[in-house]
Amino acid sequence: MESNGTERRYDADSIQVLEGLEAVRKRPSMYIGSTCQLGLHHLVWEVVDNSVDEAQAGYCDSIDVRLLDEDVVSVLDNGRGIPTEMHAKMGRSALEVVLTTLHAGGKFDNDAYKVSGGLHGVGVSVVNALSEWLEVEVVRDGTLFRQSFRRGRPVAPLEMVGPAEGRGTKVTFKPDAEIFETTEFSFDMLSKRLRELAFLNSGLRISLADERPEATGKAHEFRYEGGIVSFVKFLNSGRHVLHAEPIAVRRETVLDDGGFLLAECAIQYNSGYNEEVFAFANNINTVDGGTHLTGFRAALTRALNDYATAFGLFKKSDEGFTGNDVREGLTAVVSVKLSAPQFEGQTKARLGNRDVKGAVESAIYAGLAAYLEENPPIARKIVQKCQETSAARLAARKARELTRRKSALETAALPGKLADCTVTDPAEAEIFIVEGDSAGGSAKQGRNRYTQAVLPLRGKILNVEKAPLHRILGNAEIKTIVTAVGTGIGEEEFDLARLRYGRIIIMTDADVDGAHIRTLLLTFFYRYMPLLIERGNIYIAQPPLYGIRKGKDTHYAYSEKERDSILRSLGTDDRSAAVQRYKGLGEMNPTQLWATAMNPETRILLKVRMEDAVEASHIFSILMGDEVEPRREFIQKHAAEVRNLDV
Ligand code: 0RA
Repeated sequence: MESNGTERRYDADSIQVLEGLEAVRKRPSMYIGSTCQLGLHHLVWEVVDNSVDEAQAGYCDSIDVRLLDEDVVSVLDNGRGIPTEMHAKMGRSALEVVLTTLHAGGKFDNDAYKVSGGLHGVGVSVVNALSEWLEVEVVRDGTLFRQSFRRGRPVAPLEMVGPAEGRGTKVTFKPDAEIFETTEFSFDMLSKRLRELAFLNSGLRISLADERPEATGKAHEFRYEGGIVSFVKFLNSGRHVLHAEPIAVRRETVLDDGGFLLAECAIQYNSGYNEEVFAFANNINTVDGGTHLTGFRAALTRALNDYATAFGLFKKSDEGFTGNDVREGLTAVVSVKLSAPQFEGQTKARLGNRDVKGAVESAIYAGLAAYLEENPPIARKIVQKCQETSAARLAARKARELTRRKSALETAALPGKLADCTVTDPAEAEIFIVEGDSAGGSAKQGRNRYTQAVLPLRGKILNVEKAPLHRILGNAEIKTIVTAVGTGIGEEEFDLARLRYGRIIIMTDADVDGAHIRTLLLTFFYRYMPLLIERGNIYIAQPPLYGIRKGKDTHYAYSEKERDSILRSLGTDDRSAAVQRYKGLGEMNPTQLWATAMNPETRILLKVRMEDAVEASHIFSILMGDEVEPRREFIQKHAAEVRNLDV
């Protein structure tokens, strides 16, 4: 800074000093955000930030924060020490100027990254103004200096105490109870942020000790050589990670205005579905994101897409990953350092510099692309994870498209195989989804045409053994169901008001295939029309297992036990002659089907509960597995249970 400018500023400042600090005391929230607990802790951040600045400039590697009796805090560092020399013209020490002048936070030198912003960096003078008392001790050039202040005003000029070893600055202060609603510091709040700072400044040692008389002597010491890589590991601890070591990128680049930018990120995927990304600009946690975060996301998406494309990992039908596809299970820390950050928004927690996005994007992209290329196993694991997410997204879109097609075609496009009922009031109308054309035929003939619709399904076509659920959505039979039911599917398109039938009744054979198809249908309703299950619109028909003829009458049994008791009551045990076991619905004629499974007066319907659907969905995933044997075993073991769902 040229000397003329400096002198002019100091002259002006000397007049405004007290006015300035008075302004801070009058409207503290303007400077520290609030006077509640958050604002109180801001005082500590303000002092600590100055020490961290020293560390970033390479002059400090240790910071000790102590919580003392009567709400007093001290922050000690081993940096260069606040300059103590006398300013001849003003008759005050540089230290006194720093402590009593607004916005003279001590940023005299032109270090590339050494500018804070936002709520931080308003200067240690603000802390001074808002403290009942504050004391600074500096060791510089083998000498200990000390000066005390009361509510921002010097008690006496800077005092030269005597010779001392080492160097550094110690700021001790007691927040002013006239200003703050509470003056009690939270060990946990301080610990969380100090740990964060230690992560963000690798190698920097930061300790926090609770020495308040009522405290239990808690003490933490943070020092992470791994920097933000350690941070990401810390965030993922206890989670199942896809790759043991986080991906780390650290690049320096130049902004449009010629300023330097340091862009860093650490990335580690876990097997979960959530995204946890922390973004920092000059060590400030930008909880509202900003251009650095946007640049990072663009870089990650592009790097993974380019890698998957270059190595032929996309199948033809795939369309590439969206931003959301690459963010599931992502834990990352993004940190940028730049000389003139612009913090925007209500809470000043968003980085606004426009040129940062492009600079971060190209820097991080280059680093990620190189990493992926050099680490194929990890790259493939991540790409596979993204592909799974992408498949789920495509399924949801397909679901929406289906409904759109339906609404465009309107009711005229009701499927040809559907034998609809006459009544249009869903309170009265019901639909039977029937396995097989022959049973479908019987049901069509046997039904009450006024209230009952019948939709036959060709079981084989569903081919549920191999197709994943989102493929099944493309299946003609499923489309037919969607159209007939009328509501549309998926979170966005589902509209209960368009439900065409109040009861949707699944009627399948009492065998393994039938159980299989029922499982699929339940899974389908559960995933795409869950509200219908919640509201109790879905039912399972219970056709009888046995018909027992005695003269002109036929008695029906729905279980073996019932069959035996009917036989006993009929006074016959001659099973072979009178008892018929129905292997499929197709074996019943229209009259029998009506009498046993469809007539509302006599039939047994099982209402599907949410638990049943959840279980079906679980079974479905087992059915979907690649191993054939467990699947066969499972089906055989559970066929009977599935049949007796909800009994
Ligand atoms: C102004 C200039 C220099 C250092 C500092 C301020 C400084 C301030 C604080 C606050 C807490 N700890 C601190 N450590 C240093 C540079 C001094 C030089 O050039 O020697």
